[in-house]
Amino acid sequence: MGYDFKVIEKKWDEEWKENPVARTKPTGSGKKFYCLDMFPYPSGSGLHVGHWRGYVLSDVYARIKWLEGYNVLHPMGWDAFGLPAENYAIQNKAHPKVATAKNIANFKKQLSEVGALYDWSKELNTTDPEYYKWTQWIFLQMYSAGLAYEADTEVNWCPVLKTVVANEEVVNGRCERSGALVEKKNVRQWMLKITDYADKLLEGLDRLDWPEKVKSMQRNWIGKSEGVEIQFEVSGITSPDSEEILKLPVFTTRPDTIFGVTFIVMAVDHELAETIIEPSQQKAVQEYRDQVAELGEKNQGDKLGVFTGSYALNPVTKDLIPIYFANYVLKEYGTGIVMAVPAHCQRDYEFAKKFDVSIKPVVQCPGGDWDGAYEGDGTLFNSGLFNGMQALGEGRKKITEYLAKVGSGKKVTRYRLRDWIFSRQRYWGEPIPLVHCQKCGVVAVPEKDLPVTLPDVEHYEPTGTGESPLASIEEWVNTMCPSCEGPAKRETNTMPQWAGSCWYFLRYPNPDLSDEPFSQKDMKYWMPVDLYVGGIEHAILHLLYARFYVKVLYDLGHLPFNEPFKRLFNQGMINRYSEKSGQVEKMSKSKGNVVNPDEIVEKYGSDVLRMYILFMGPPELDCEWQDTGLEGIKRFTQRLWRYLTDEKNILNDAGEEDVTAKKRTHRLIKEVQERLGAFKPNTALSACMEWLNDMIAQKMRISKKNAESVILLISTMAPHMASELMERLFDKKLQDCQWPTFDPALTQVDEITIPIQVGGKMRGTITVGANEKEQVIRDLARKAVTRYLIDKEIIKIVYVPKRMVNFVVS
Ligand code: ANZ
Ligand code: ZN
Repeated sequence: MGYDFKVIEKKWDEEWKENPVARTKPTGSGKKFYCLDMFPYPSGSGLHVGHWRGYVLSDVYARIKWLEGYNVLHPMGWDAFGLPAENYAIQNKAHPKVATAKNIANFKKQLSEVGALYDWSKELNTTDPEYYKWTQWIFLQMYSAGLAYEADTEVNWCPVLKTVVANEEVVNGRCERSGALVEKKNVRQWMLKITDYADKLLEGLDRLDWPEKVKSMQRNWIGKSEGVEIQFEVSGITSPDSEEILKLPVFTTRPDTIFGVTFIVMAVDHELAETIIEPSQQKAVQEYRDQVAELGEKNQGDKLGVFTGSYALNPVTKDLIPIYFANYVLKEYGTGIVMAVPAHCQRDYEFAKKFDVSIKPVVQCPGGDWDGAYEGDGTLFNSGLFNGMQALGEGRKKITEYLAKVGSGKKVTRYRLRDWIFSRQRYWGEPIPLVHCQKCGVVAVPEKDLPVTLPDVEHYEPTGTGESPLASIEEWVNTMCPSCEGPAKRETNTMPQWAGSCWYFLRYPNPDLSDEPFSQKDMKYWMPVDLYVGGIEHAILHLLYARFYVKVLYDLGHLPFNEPFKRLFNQGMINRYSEKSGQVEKMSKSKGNVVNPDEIVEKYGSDVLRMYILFMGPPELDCEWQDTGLEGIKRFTQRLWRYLTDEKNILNDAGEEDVTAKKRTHRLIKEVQERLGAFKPNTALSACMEWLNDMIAQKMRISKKNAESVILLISTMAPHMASELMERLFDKKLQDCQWPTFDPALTQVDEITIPIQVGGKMRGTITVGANEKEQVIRDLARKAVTRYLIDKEIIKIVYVPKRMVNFVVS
């Protein structure tokens, strides 16, 4: 009889709904395992198979730990604030709450098909006022610790979303979400001092069991660099706000090359730019500005620049060197001004060639001459007192000391990381819980008045003026100052979507707690998260922000740990061939290559989809979806079902299991456990397939105990089928079983030693597994006697299975 997934999966889905088996035990009940998925944004388009890839993977581990007897917390929730719901509301004139609730209902239905061990009693939703009350509370903790501040700064403004976006949300000058070119605009903002945590965020990385790639992305994003700030006097120009001679500060990591500085380059939008430009160069500078603007994003790294007409003094050589504007200098990094050393920095070299500036080498390249700029280490020359020193050793040290002594340089540490722009001028987010009072200034909303709930509005449209739509709701905006009780106005900016996801993992152990965001007892027991599964796209955004929040809460005494996620796993993407483009690409609606999991579940069942996703390839790599792959998995489930439900194959209690069959099954347990442990579910599943082939081909029968072990292994990947088999064969439920173990003695592969002859003479032996393939044995045998085969022609190889290999030679 075949396996009827439709009936059986429905039966178990209903059973699990009525009697949830995934209920987390109370805090403190034995060993714990906190298995977390990055919670989804409940979009209108529903779950796709890419979501499934992460959820199925995490569920495999939750199921292993569950069978191992751990107290497992495997929760699910909704990251439901954010722009798409708001945009949908604008188009459909519906409250974002309504669309969000509808989407959540749909997601939940779709998620129930995954058959994962979710404890739905832990469900949370970031847009629930009882949740965002605590998101606001955390903000207030930061505010009173001086970590949140207001600034009228130049920010990234997305003209499409009509809101400010964070630096982390800008990729190659474009808004990551809308794709629009980001503009610079001065808007009053709330900022979080994430830069205060740059060092802590860096140090913590070393202790995490995370993919190296993510750690290095975070390191680069923080971008710590230790260098020296050196002052260059400008000849004949005084500072705009004093009578003193103007000094330009530069940031360099190579003070050792100071004798080779032959010009200065700065960003044209630098605040000192206007002061520097000589009247005679005004026109040329304007042309340069136009040129840069015109080239805009099309610029492929062309070095553009213009002479300012001014000169600076090299503080050590006292040479007058020209000052240029150049587009390769970033205004936001370092001081926005660079000392250019064309002999030892490739960018400066290209610029110097183009603008005909002199090039002065000061570091000897150990191998002799060098084409272009030599950026490595070597002995200093042309460097006065410092000649003969190792540039990056003594030279750098002594020159830094010298510059400090004469007052033109000081050691500084720079970070690429900028403070986090934390406010958005949109409706669908957490209101920032502050009020502005004319008398008292900015006042925090007292904890007893939290949450500050979002009012209902008629128009969700962003105003585009830099003000949130909340600003027009007078009844809401006008309030009483909590401090002097006089009239005050509420802050109308909302928090960015990241706010809710920075701490949701702290709330899952008890999402209904009413007088605290989380309890210390829960925190001690459940945290940190043991396994966190999600996409690599969050490498610097969510994963950096969440670490920052946890470190702040730790420093403020609210948490007993300072890293939230012990182990991180990033699943790769699922790509698929697109008829439209003729290429294998990321799934997207516009490419018409999206796979809807509901349809696959309908046609093949949830277990087949789960197994196919696990089988597609190493889970950390991108992989290609192929419809035919599902058929192969379907055949495997049918064969497995037939084998295990055929009474002939299962021995009764009196029956003696054949040693070969027993060994084969113990080897399977070992292989599956090792491979799953190493995050290689694809090879664990192929081990199951090979096992089944062997059992069927060799007509092996299996003991009840071993059949149960096999069902348990399979239950991590195909929980519906495994539950049904367990019930039919043994009248047991998965939750009453234990993760199988194997006898190591039984998993040893027998070895045999085979003599090798050349022309009938014994020339060596090889030792191989008893079941080694013939081709492997032939290859090994040839290698073992190579030196006897030189100059000989092999006429024939005689292989007597398991006994002898003989090379017949001429
Ligand atoms: C002189 C020099 C000589 C440099 C040399 C390099 C090599 P990291 O390590 O990434 O911090 N720099 C400084 N500010 C800059 C800006 N706003 N825009 C573009 N480039 C800038 O890089 C530090 C180096 O980047 C600095 O050291 C500076 O060039 C350049 F043989 O100074 B260097
Ligand atoms: Zn007041």
